Amino acid sequence: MVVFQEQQLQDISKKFQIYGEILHAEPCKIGHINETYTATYDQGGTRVRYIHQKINQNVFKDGEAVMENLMRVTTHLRSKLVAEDARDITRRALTVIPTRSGHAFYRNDGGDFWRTFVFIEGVQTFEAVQSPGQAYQAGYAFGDFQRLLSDLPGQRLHETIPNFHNTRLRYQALQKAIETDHYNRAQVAKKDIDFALRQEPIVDVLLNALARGEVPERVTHNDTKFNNVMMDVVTGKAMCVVDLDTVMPGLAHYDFGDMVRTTTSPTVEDELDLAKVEMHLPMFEALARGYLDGAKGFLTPTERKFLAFAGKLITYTIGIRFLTDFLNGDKYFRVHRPNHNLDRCRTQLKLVESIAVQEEAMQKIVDGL
Ligand code: GN1
Ligand code: MG
Repeated sequence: MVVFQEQQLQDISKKFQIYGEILHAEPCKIGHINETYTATYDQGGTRVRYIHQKINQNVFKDGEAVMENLMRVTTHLRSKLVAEDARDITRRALTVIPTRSGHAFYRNDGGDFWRTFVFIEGVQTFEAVQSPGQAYQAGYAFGDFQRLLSDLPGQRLHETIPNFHNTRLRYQALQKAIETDHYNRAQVAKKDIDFALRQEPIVDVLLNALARGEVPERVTHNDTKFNNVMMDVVTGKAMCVVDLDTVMPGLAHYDFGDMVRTTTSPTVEDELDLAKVEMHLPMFEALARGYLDGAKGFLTPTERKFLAFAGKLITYTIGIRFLTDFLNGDKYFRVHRPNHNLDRCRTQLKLVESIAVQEEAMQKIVDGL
C-alpha cells in the first residue's frame, strides 16, 4: 500500500510545474473525503513542501466544475488581497500549481483528478477549539472569506454538490436509510433515530426563508469546520481558509452554522464522552463577534436573525448525514473504527440539544453585536 502510494506520487509529482525532486510524501489524515499528501521536494538544496490531492469522485462527480470554481475563487481572493495591500499572500490564500501543460489539474489514465497547492508553512489546524480567542479567529476568517468573495465576477459558481445543505433532502435520505436498514443497524441507533425524527419541524425553516426571498443567496464556503482554518503557529492569527471544493452558491447561515457546530464545544467531532459536548456561550460570543467583524456589515438584519438557529440546523443536518451513512454501511465518510459514524452522529445530536436550550441567549448575543 505504502509502496504503491509512493510510486503513484512519484508519477504525479512529475506532472506539475515543480522544480526539483520529490524526496518523500506522507498522507494527511484530516479530511473525511479527499486523499491528501504532503510532499517534500529538494529544490537546489532547499527543502520545499507542496500538497498533492486527489479529488474523491464518488462525492464530487464533476471534477472539472470543482477545479473551475477553485481557480476562479483563488484568483479572486488573491487579487483582492493584492488590492488591499496584504502581506504574506501565499500564506493567506491557497495557490494552485499548474501542470506542466498549464492546466489546473492532472487527470491520470484511471480518470482521477489530481491538483497541487503551495504548502503553507508555519501554520497549524486544531481538531477542537481551545479558547474564545481561537473561536474569534475562525469566525473572522470565514466572515472575511465571504466578504472577499461577495463581488466575485462572472456567472454563478457551479454547484459542485447540488443540494448540499438541503436539510429536507437530507431528512428524506435518512428516512429511506431507516426503511431499508440494509445493514440491520437501525436497532442500535434507535434512540438517535427517534431524536432525529422528532426534530422535523426545524427542517424547512431556512429553505422556506430562501424560497420567500427573505434571505439572499451568496457565495459561501459550505464546509467551515474549525480544522479548515489554518492559524499562524507564532501569532495564533487565522491565516488561510482551506478545503474550497464546496465553495458555491449558498446561504451565509450554512457557513455560520457549521462554525457553531465545530467551534463552540471544546470537543472533537467524534467525542465519546457526551457529557463533555456542550455549546459554550463565551465561545459562541467570540465566534459571532469574529464572524461579524470579518463580514464587515454585509449581512442583512433578517440574515442576522437566523444565526443562532443556523447553528442548531447545520449541526442537526451534519448529524443526520452521519446517521444516514452509518445506516447505509459507511459509504460516504471515511471511518477509522466500528460505529464511527454513529459516534459522530451522537456528538452532533448532543450538541443540537445543548444549542436548543441556549438558542435564545445565543441570538441575544448576536442582536447585541
Ligand atoms: C466532510 O472534507 P471534510 O472531511 O472536511 C464533508 C462535510 C462535513 C464534514 C464533517 C464534501 O468534510 O460536509 O461537514 O465532513 N464534506 C463533504 O466532518 O461532504
Ligand atoms: Mg471538506
